Amino acid sequence: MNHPGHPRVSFPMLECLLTQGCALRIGEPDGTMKTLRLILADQLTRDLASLDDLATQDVALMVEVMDEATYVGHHKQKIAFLFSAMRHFAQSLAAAGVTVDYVRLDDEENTGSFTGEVARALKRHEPDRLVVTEPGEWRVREMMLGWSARFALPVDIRDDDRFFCSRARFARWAEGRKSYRMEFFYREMRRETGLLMRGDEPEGGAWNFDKDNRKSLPAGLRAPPRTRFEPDQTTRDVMDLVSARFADHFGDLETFGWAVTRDDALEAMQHFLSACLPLYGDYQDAMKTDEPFLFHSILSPYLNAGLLSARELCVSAEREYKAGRAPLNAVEGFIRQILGWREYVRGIYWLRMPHYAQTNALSAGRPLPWFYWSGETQMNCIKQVVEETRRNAYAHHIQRLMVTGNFALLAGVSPPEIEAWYLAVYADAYEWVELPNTHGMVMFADGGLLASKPYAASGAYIDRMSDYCGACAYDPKIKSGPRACPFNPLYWNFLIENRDRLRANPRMGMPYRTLDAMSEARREEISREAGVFLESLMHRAGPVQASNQLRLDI
Ligand code: FAD
Ligand code: DLZ
Ligand code: SF4
Repeated sequence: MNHPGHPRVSFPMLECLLTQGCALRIGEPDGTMKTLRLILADQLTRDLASLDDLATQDVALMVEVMDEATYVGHHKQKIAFLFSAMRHFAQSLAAAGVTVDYVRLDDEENTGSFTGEVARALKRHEPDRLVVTEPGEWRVREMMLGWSARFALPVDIRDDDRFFCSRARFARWAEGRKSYRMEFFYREMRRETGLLMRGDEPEGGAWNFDKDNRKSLPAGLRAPPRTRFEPDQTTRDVMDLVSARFADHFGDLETFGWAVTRDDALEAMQHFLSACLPLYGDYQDAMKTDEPFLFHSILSPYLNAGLLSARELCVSAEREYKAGRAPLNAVEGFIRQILGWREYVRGIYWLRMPHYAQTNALSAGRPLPWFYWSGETQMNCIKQVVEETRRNAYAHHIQRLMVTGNFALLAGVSPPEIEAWYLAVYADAYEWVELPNTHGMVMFADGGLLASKPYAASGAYIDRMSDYCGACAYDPKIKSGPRACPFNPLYWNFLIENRDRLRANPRMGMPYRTLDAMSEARREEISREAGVFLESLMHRAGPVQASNQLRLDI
């Protein structure tokens, strides 16, 4: 792979045109194959497999389509971010001399689907073949696999080589293993890439410094201010479009401040490296009211959409360590999220789909409580996280895992319902990364393929890692009664309800021993209180999101 940011193809000067769906014709050298190259919203880099052998007569096709904007009710900022980043990327390709056919959402003839727009583009350009980079979602790949027969045209679906670990490489790693633990995968990736390695040994003598990464925030420590990228005219146009067409979608739009170009994403990356990375590890698990970002990078939307590459981020973080500007616990922790977790969840996704999404190991089936959309709850932790999510299209990992995720796990929410929520509300959400995190890590719906035990916790964990409890109607130290933190009875009730499934898990031995030591009367009280609380959640339904139904357009 070439260094990110440098085109691995040279872009010949062509007549270039940023069309709005109208036909585009350029001179074709005789006897040369003409290729239509579809670039998706999360493939916004010139270092893309489908642009490898770009030739003068080729056309790059980019399409804003209603189906993709509504197959879940995406956060308004997510749609605005992607459409604006797509338009900027198209402009940069065109400026580099590539012929770009760009279809806008409000183009009159827009059919609203990838398949429909490819069909129209084939008529406009009459290419000899279609080239795509494999998409990040199984649903879209299935759609693409039908195109060759449907259009009677060769369709080349290329591996997405923006990842450290190819799908084939992951399958080799997984073969014959009884369990797929991220830690072992990560060590192989460290060895293969040489990141934070001294010969065959890990830098600092250990693979993982997580024991140093669970500090609570000292009073008075403020997180560095973040750069807000002022929307330019292109972004403002897209924001108007989103306001008009997606008014009923979740999320605030006026707070939009995402970078929408590679240059601005690079600026965000530099800011993170210098201002946040040094303390990233120490306070990685901390949560604080009105500090939605703390020392996190907020780079996932750029990474996932292609504006930044995983490799450049890891190499840049390692450089900070080598230069003595960031400590090892921070840099190792950060690199592990990308080289370890990000690559690992992608590997699991492609290894196990489509069956992965269908498992429900804990037989969870309750509807998603309305407050995931409204934030209207007395539980201050959930209220804070939902409100930040609405405002920013962002919550950091521990908020997703241990607040909204933990609650969904303990309350036994139906996996598809909570998965559709996570896929909708975050600017970085794509199924390849969202699904394993939600289905596996949060909901344990895969029965422990991804996590060795459920990430279930009572109110004490949230109290230790945040300041949320101080301003809550409930008390994390009270175990029963109306002022008891709901996470407390729900936690023990979760263990009671899932005893047959979890009791034998060696990592669950301690909580089950504590549960077994309780009196029968106490266990009954827990079940009763949890039941009353869970019942109260049923009395108000959340917004019916018709668009939350995943569907295939094959
Ligand atoms: P940082 O803390 O700065 O981490 C650096 C980078 O590491 C992130 O940008 C991200 O690319 C990567 N990373 C960190 N943790 C993970 C992880 N568990 N899996 C994959 N990559 C990781 N991440 C997404 O990118 N898209 C999603 O749709 C998504 N859904 C999630 C759903 C749930 C229920 C949970 C628990 C986690 C989810 N994550 C998802 C993972 C993680 O929460 C986000 O990547 C992270 O919060 C993004 O913020 P950041 O860039 O500030 O991360
Ligand atoms: C998420 C999304 C949205 C909102 N809109 C588009 C779009 O209009 N055009 C497009 O190419 N992709 C979009 N996406 C991303 C897709 O839904 C899908 O997640 C990725 O293309 C999978 O690689
Ligand atoms: Fe959340 Fe319970 Fe703390 Fe309230 S007391 S903020 S519900 S953990």
